[in-house]
Amino acid sequence: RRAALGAALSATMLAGSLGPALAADKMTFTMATAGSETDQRSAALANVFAPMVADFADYQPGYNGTLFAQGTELEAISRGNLTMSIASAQEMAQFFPEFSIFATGYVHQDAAHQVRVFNDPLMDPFKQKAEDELGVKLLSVMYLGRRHVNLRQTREEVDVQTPADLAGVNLRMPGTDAWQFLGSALGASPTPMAFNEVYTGLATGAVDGQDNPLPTVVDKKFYEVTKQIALTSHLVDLNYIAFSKAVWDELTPDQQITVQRAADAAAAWGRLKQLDLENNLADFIRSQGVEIYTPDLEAFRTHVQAQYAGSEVAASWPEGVLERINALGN
Ligand code: KDO
Repeated sequence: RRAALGAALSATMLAGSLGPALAADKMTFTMATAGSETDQRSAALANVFAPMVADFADYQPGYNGTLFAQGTELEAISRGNLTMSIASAQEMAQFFPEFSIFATGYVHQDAAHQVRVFNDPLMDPFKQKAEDELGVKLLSVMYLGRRHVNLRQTREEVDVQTPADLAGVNLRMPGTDAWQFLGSALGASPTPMAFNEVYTGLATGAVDGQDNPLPTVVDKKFYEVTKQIALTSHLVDLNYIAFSKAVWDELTPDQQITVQRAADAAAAWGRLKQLDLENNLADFIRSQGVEIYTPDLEAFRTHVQAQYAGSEVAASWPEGVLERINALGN
């Protein structure tokens, strides 16, 4: 690639114009996400990441699962068909089960805790394995937010105070084992469904509810087809900016630094935006006729943690990592 750039440079120098040849030689960074264009993580990559890498790369995003279906992005990166994605720990856990520790209910405490965990040496073996065995570099951690239980039923029909109240509730969860386990741990009957089908699933009653942070409830207009949100905060959810290791290796050292900085800057920008939305959307959602209330959080935390303790999921966690994550908490 560098040889090609050199040849292009000397050709344009002869021609006396540098710009067009450099532009022609730009790389393309394709990005796939199930999220919408207005999702703050998408906006962060478009508004912050893309301009920072624009000297050498064209950023080409595909939203709403149109480029690759939700859950297939990491494999696409690994096979060389995609440059980057907004990846979940649950998706990483499909390749490396130990990543389920970052997808476990009531482990991360808040956005700052996520950042401390991601930057701590405890993450190094996780990152290394993803790079070596999947060809995926995890550049930075993005904040999605506190996931809550959002149901079609009115509170008169289902009052969610403890996990027992979710018995028989057909709760849509994203489609991987780690998500389904979390749905069961909450006391519900989880149903896998792709993100872009959730609105219709709720509208038709194919599912009773879904779980996502408040900004997602607004972004996808789930408030139009649901009646209540129990603020379970069962998962302080994160995503990784996942980047092709093969493309990374084609970059010059300076470009690598720029890509890393751009990813960190986008993650920081998106985190602030998402936190701001998360803290300010409850009134709007209420005004749309959705009741929002706090259940017995201690009952949820205790029940969920008990489901993981001694489970097959927890058996995949490397010795001592949960304690190290907890030690980085408040
Ligand atoms: C979802 O499918 O509910 C979820 O919130 C799961 C997340 O891991 C993340 O992939 C997200 O969807 C998409 O980015 C769309 O917001």
